[in-house]
Amino acid sequence: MVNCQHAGLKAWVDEMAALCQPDGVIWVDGSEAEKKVLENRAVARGFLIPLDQERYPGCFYSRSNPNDVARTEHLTYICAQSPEDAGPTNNWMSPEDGYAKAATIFQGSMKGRNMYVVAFSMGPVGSPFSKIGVELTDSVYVVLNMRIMTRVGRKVLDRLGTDGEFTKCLHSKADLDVKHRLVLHFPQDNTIWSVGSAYGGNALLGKKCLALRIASWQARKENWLAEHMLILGVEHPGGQVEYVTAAFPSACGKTNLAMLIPPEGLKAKGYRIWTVGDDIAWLRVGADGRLWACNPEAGFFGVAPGTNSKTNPNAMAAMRKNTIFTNVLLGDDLSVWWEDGDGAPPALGTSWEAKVWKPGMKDENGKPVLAAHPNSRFTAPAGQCPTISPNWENPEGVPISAMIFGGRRERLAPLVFESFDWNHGVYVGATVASERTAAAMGAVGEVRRDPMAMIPFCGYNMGDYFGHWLDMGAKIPRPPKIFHVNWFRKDESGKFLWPGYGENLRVLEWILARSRGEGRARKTPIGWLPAKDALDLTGLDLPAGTMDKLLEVKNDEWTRELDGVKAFFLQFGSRMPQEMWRQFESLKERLKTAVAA
Ligand code: OXD
Ligand code: MN
Repeated sequence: MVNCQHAGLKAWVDEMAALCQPDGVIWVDGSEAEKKVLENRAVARGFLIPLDQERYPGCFYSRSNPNDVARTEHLTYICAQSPEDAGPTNNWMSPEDGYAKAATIFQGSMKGRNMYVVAFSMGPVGSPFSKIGVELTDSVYVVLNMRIMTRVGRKVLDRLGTDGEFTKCLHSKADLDVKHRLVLHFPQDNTIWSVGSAYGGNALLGKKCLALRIASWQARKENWLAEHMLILGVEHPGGQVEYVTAAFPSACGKTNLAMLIPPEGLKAKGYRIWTVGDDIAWLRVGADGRLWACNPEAGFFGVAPGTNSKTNPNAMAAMRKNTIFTNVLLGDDLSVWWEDGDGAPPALGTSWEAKVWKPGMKDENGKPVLAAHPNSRFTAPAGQCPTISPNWENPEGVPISAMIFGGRRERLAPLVFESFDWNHGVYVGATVASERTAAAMGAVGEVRRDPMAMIPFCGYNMGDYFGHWLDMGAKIPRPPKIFHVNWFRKDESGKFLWPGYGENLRVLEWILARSRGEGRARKTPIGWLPAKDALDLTGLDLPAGTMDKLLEVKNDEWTRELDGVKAFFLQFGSRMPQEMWRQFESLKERLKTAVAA
């Protein structure tokens, strides 16, 4: 029995139970015994299927409603007092309308089901970085995923004490009808209401909803940063470890980069990578004047297709046990499989769409029938990753030497460049654009502006967000340097120019050298690029001329890019800091001078 001492929490649970009318209310204690009970219940109701326990100990299969496979950004709202506080890149609804509209869906939505009370900590329990939330949910799948992705239960309630602050997170899958789906954030009330979806990004409310949208709002007030960034440590041959953060839009390889395996040439020199986090970083100024980062999550909610023993052996090892697989292929032998995964597919299975699936199946247009949804996922405990950093749960976080932004661009952006200073780095982050992936509903491939990879996740006006980044620069006595990378540049025939994956360490190495004031660079209008031969390419055999193409800056293309940047910036009107326009004008001038020369 969980004994809650927090009167405010108890009153809120009673109020929400009166609205949603569950059959019972169950307080989650986080114990192993409870986990077994929940798993058995989910299996009995058909929400989870145990995999072959010899091959996949502690692992389960789950299949979602086919209309519920990704974040639904068009149904995601910031319910701030005024539309200006949400800004032009967010959907806005007034708090009154938000509560009223969602309440009609929540009304009686948990009848026939239990309401679980999941107290969770984002960040190690008790760390100065951490924030507590309580999610009420009628989904056992959500509870089991939250147990992997966050720290839950009695220890968190103890920490909350009798009157601690927490984010009120209400979730019901209701009837899983997209017409009854809303993901609402009430930053002024520290509240999240999500209904009609069980997809991770919509329903595991600690992740995108709390750790990014609500946290970004809080971070601005409290002088810290909540960012869509991986955190990794690079161990140098001498044993010294330096940490970087990197922000990329969803499904652009953050998990792979966070778990990178050094290529042979660099491994032989003694390089090693340590994973701290693969999706979210909370950053605060430390007593030493540096920026320190903490991963608020406790697990990985990674994209399965494309993950295999070549692209990410560490992720494959992390998901070997105690993992929930969602919307991949379920083999008849109780195995899992996905496109571009490991090994041959099972001879017979059931696809993510719950249809019989055999290797080589084609649809009526002759196209391969997908076994797994392109956004199918694995939820795995972070501690199971072979490269997990000894500091991943350090309550003080890790000190950051460099911050990296990047997008998926076939053209324009070179492999890597360094900004001139913090403010220019903020401009570089603010002008990131990327081709859309399957992590959200919408046309895959379309280029969209995704500043700091935060466009779907910033919980307030992004003009103010850029202002906050600029202000933070003045508050960090020893700020990290800011870089931009692009692993996805292609040649004229559409082939990727850079091999990516482990080879990306070569770029990280240059980035860290520059951060230490070393590393050779040449100045261009967009920033500092590696000088010729400044990247360590030991053991990498690229065709002649490839590095030149990868490091090419076409001033006319960059000048054309300014039109898109300008249109994007103009949306923010007077909320756009003047400094961002000053950066824009300086870049325009530098490009003009370069073209004239
Ligand atoms: C994620 C996402 O799941 O960004 O991390 O969509
Ligand atoms: Mn993400």
